[in-house]
Amino acid sequence: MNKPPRVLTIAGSAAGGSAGIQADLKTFQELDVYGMSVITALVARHTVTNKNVHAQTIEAIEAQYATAVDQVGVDALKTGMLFSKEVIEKTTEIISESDAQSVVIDPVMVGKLDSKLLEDDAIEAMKDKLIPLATIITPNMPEASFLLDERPLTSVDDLKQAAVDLHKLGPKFVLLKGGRLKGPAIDVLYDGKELTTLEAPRIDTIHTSGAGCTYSAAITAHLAKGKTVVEAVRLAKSFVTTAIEYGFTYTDKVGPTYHAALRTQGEQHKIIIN
Ligand code: PXL
Repeated sequence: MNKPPRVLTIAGSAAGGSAGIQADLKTFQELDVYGMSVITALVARHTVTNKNVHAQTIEAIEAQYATAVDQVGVDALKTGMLFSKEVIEKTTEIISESDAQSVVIDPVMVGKLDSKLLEDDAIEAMKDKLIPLATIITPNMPEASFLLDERPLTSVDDLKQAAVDLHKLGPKFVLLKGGRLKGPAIDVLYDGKELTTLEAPRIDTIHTSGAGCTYSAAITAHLAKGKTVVEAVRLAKSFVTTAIEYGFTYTDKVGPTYHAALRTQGEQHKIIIN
């Protein structure tokens, strides 16, 4: 039997199961890669302290990474919620010494329920140290705006210009997700030379919690399986669109996407590429 590619996520644990480490590992399993995790923080509402984020120590982060590398090895990795400057710096070190062929940086900053997932003084380290190591970065519109000194983004043309400018930070590819625009769900991909747009139908739902984590995890899995970046993004967008379409209405609040939807519902959304 062929061994599946080995894929690591360095991210926060989302106790509710929709986002972060939980979304990443579910996505890895669905796409048949071997998933491993380094947990940077626990995101969980604490009724006594009213604290949302329980950060892990640098020592705990190092120990988790050493375990993954020593026991298995890493072919591709992604980052999600890193929370602090110190964790970003440690993650930069980890990536620099790792054998991972593909590095997906999802510059997570705020969650849908407004938990603060990145401290204010961490943004410069993300821009100067982490992003230059990326095969691809996957910001949404608020994250892209934040990385570009609060530039307003309101149209596909704005996204194209922003993708070109974000590329100057040093990643090989920029995928700027236009989910917050009206109309079809259009993302812009830039490799330093060519701008590509990827379009999926907009699904009218509030159940999109963890969609960004799921999307970047699916890109990482497909890169680990040897797909090109454009093909990995196309397949991942189709995966996350179906996961959103079959998202769960467990409560009347923002709910999780359904990671197994593509396998169990068998619907492959066609992505229009231009
Ligand atoms: O969806 C962004 C996100 C990422 N990582 C963790 C989260 C969230 C959203 O809540 O909790 C750990």
